[in-house]
Formats: sequence, C-alpha cells, structure tokens
Amino acid sequence: MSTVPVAKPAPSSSVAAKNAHNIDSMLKEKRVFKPSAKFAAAARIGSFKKYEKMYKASLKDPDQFWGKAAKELTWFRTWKKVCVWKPPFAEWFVGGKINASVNCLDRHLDGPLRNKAAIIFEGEPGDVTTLTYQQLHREVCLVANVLKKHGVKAGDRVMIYLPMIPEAVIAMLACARIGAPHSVVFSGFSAEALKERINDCGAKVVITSDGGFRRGVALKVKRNVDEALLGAPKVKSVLVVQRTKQDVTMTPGRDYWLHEETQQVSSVCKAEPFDSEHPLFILYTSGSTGKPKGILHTTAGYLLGCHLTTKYYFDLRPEDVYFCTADVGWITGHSYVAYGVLSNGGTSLIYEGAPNHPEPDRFWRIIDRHKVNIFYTAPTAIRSFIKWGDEWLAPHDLSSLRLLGSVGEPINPEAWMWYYEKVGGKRCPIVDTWWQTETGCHMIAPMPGATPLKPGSATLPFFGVDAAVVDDNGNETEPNVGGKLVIRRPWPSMLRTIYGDAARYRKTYWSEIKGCYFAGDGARRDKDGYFWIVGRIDDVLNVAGHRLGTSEVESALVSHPDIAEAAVVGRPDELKGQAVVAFVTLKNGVQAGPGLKEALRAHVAKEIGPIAKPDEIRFAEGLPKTRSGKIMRRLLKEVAASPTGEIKGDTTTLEDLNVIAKLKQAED
Ligand code: 7RM
Repeated sequence: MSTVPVAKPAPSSSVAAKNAHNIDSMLKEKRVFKPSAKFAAAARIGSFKKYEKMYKASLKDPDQFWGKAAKELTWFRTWKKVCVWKPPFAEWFVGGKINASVNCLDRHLDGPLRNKAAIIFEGEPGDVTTLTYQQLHREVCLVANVLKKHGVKAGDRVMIYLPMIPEAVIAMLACARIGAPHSVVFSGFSAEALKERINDCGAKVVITSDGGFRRGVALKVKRNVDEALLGAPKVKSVLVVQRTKQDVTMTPGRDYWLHEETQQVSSVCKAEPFDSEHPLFILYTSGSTGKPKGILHTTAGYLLGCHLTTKYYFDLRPEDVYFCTADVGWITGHSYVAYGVLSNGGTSLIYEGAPNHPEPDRFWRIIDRHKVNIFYTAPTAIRSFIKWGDEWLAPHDLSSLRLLGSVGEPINPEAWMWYYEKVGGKRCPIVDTWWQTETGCHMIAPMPGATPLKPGSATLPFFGVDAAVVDDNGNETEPNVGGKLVIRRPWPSMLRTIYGDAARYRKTYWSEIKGCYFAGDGARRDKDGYFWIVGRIDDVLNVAGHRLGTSEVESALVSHPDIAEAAVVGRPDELKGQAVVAFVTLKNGVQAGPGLKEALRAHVAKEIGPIAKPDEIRFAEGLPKTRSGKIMRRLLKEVAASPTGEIKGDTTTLEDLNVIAKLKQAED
C-alpha cells in the first residue's frame, strides 16, 4: 500500500509489548482495495491525503473542527462554548438552542426537497407508501399535538413500541419536536422487557400499534403492551397505530387510536427551541449482566454526529435511495434510519418484515424495485445470504447500488469478499462502521473514495475521534498487538450518562483506563494504523498463555468453503487454561461428519496457527443471537462448560429460544 499511516501506534521498544495481558494476533489478511477513480472523483473526501489532512487538523483543534461543522445544522441560537469537559461529563455547544425535528424536517421545506421522498416504506405484504418531506412534516406535527393533548411536556418520557413502519420515525420526531425524550423498545421484545424499561424511565405515554407483519403473520404488539402495563401503573395514555387491523382490546380512558386522535388536533405545531444538552432519547442496551442500561443522548451533539457521519461515510446525496435494514429499536435505526438521513435531506427506505419472506431474496427484490443506491446491513445478515446461496441474487438487478455498509459485529474477511463481489459487483466501497449505542454515531470506518479498504478492518477513525488500542496501563500497544479499544477525548455524540445512574456510567465507561472511554471491545492496529476489532474483551480466549480474540478464529472457520457461521468460546481446561470450543453452522447442502471436523481443525491451524485449533467442534443448526444479530457467546460458554448444556444466564434478549434447545441436542 502506498499510503502513509495516519497515526502510528507506539514504536516497538514500548514496554507494552511485554504486557502479558495483551491479545495475540495471528490472522494474516493481506488484501487491500484502493478506491476506484470513478468513486473518488465524485466523493466528498476524494483522496486519502485529504482525509489525513482533515483528520490531523480535527485532532489538533477539535473545538474548531466541531464548531465549524455544527454550522451545518440549523440553530435558533448559536452556542457560546463548543465543549465543556468535566470528566467524565461532557456538554457540547453550550448555550445553543436547537430543535432536532426542525433539522430533520422544517429546514428542507423551503427548497426543492419539499416534495422529495423522505421515507419510502415497503410493508412485508408488499404495500408501498411514500412520504415526502412536506407530508412527513405534517404527520409529525399532528402526532406532536396529540402528545401535547395527552399532557406530554418537554422533559416527559415517551415510550415507543412499534414495528418497522413510518409511524416509528414519525413518533420519534414528534417527541423531538416537543422536547419529550423518547425511548424506543424493539417490538419483538417481551412484555416483561417493555415493562422494565417503562418503569426505569418513568414514561407516562406509550405509542404502539395493533400489530405488525413478520413472516406472514400479524405480531401481537398491542397485547404485549397490555400485559406490560399490568406492572406499569404510571402510564396514563396508550396511542395505538392501526397497521394490521387485527382485533385488539382497547381500555377506555387509557387507549386511543392514533388516527382518530390526529383528527382532533391542528396540523400546525410550532417547534420550540431547546438547549443543546436537552435530552433527546434514552435507549436501553442489555449489557451482559444486570439490569439494562438506559443510554442517554442529548440533542445537538448527537444530531451533529449523525449528520456528519451520514454525509461523509455514506456520501449521501438527495437523489440517493438509502436502505438501512436495522430496526428503529436499535441505535442504528435511530442514527441511520431516522436522524442522520433526514437531517441530510436523504430518502430513507424502511422495510417492515423478515429478510427471507416470502423467499430469501427479499432484500434483492427491494433493491431492484426501488433502485436502492446505498445499502447498510449487518454481518449476521450477510452470512445468512451466503448460507442461503448465490442463486437468490441472480434474477435481480443490483446495478443501482454504489455503496455498501456493514455494522454490528466484525465482518469476517470472507463475508466481506462475498458482499463486495456478489452484492456490490466489485464497484461499491464497503464501509465497515465500528460504533456503539454509547458512541451515538460511527467512530471508526473507511472514508469511501479515500481510504484503501482491507477486508475485515473498520480502518481508521472519524474526524475528531481520538481512538487508540492500549494495554492495561493505558499505553498504546505495538502494531498487531491486541489490547483495549479506547477513545481518549470526548466527542459530541457520546452518551451523557446512564439514565438515573451516574455512578454506573462512571464505573462502566470511564474507570477501566485512566482518562479514557472504554466500552468493552478488544482490538489491534496493523502497521498502517488500521483498527481490527477482535471481539468483546470478556470473550477473549486464554489458551496456554496466549490470549486470542474470538473474531480471528471465527473468521478462519468461516473462510472454509463449507462453513456459514462460527462462534468460538473458551471452556475451562486444567491443562491449557481454556480449551477452544467452536460452534459452527454449515452452508445449505453440506453434510456434517468427523471428516469435516478434522478438516476444519487443519484449516484453522493453517490460517492462524496450531494454538488456535479448536479442541471441540460442534455442528449447530443456528447460533444464539440478540435481536440485532450479535452472537451471544455468553450463552455458548455455558453450553460448552456444562455437560447437560444447562443455561442459567439471562436469555431475555435472545432472538430464538429454540436455538438453545437445539444446541443442547447438537452432536459433538
Ligand atoms: C452499532 C452497534 C456495539 C458493539 C461494539 C462491537 C460491535 C459494532 C462493529 C462491531 C466490529 C464493527 N451498537 N460492533 N459494529 N464490531 N466491527 N463494524 O452495533 O451498541 O448494539 O453494539 O457491537 O462489539 O462494541 S451496539
């Protein structure tokens, strides 16, 4: 590669190299893909030099960088101070007044965007609805007025429990308009999970629907709300969107049809100015143990992060059709289905249902039908597509695509290659975005048109983001030596606290490495300074004195032609400390057998080294995952360690309970 690294990790004389807690790295990924001249010519950041220059300047004077960038937003009053940092508490754009819904809607109404699609919705049954900016603005104003009618005031929390329908985005923006922080709960979560979240944030109003379509059936969304509210007495009103027209029970004096309510209010709702630091939303993340954390984001900084990263990383243009497959119940749905796209005047395509309904080509059908230009999905989905087979892509014209994104987990290099070749036709940059609920927006990702790509690496940090890989003492590790991924200074879209628990905020994110933000990922940087996420720190394997990240071993397994997915965990072992146990799923049509096990062990030894060879390989039908598609290694650890496969841990965020039952029976 001819490019100069932006920031070199510490020189090899560093004592960090001898730190026994570092993570060893052995995967040898050598492929590099330079941006095409065609893409670069039209891109916002058209060369690596330009990225480097802007990145360096942004770190040299972050206030100047963020202050200048914030002028791209629409303000009622500009700020007095860009950042006030009293570790670990930050305030951004102090003294400024802003309204997020104005930035996503009103400011587009004076020009040509007014009659452009803001949202294109495709329901699972195939129904399509398009909302222009003007129409969306009207809907948001109506719902905002309904919320006011039900007594919601600035600062009051509103729960949103909706399937992937336009009303989910409308509800979020309506809350933002009147300064009522929303808390979206994924509509696939149980009544119990909903109840717990309602009570934690003290919401008085819930916005929900009768149901939603998923795999051809109408989900019983409202019924879950009814059950949750048995244990959440503070909720005064439930506003119900009619989506499926299924039968629901409406409790008089508490439950109201939203379409009836909107008929009784004005469509004019003046947007009020709010402080930059006014809370915008609370989003719960389950965390591996204990009660869910309510991640609190505030208005101006969050919006700026979403706005800028959408603009630069997706190179989003008004004429693009942009399709992000994430649910609004996940941070990706907040930042990159709603706020970032709309603040840029983009067109956000929303799909209600399952990727394999009625058949495994649904996403390709959608891309072809709506001529999608930018497609953003998760590695878990990509691995499913690979498993289902390439034949599902063949009948569809995917030539409208010009950029592909990935988020949620490390993308295995083989899955990256498949995505690049089969979906992107080798013309689309793959923007692998590392970030978290807590970071609010993308933190590490390649700048399309500028950053040379390496399959499996999220590459380099965003402007103003001081990311590093450090040892336990906070010193940067040498190239290719793994450690903890930290951010060394505040950024505008960072979480402000854990709702109602500042002590937990401090302890969880700011106490591991002095002066740094740490949220649990292990990583290494290569000789070019590129970041490679090796998995969650809690999942790191300890084999005969070597610490191995899960992602490299899994990527080695997935690079075998018969394997669709792999999850690797440690099992206590007297001799080695930990034995490596691999759970693998096979591609359609492949037969399991002892021969394959030996072949896989040999394959891992060849790709990484004998140390990483799994001691045990289990063929599984599926792997336990969260609703957003992350593999739950915590549960697999229990399965691996217990002879009966007993699970005692929390399984409330598990997507499919059957997976665990089947794993217990899995042949080993
Ligand atoms: C956006 C999101 C955050 C965790 C994070 C990582 C993992 C996310 C990537 C990734 C490697 C990526 N928010 N993660 N993106 N790992 N490469 N591009 O996922 O709060 O739900 O999860 O997800 O472990 O810490 S999240």
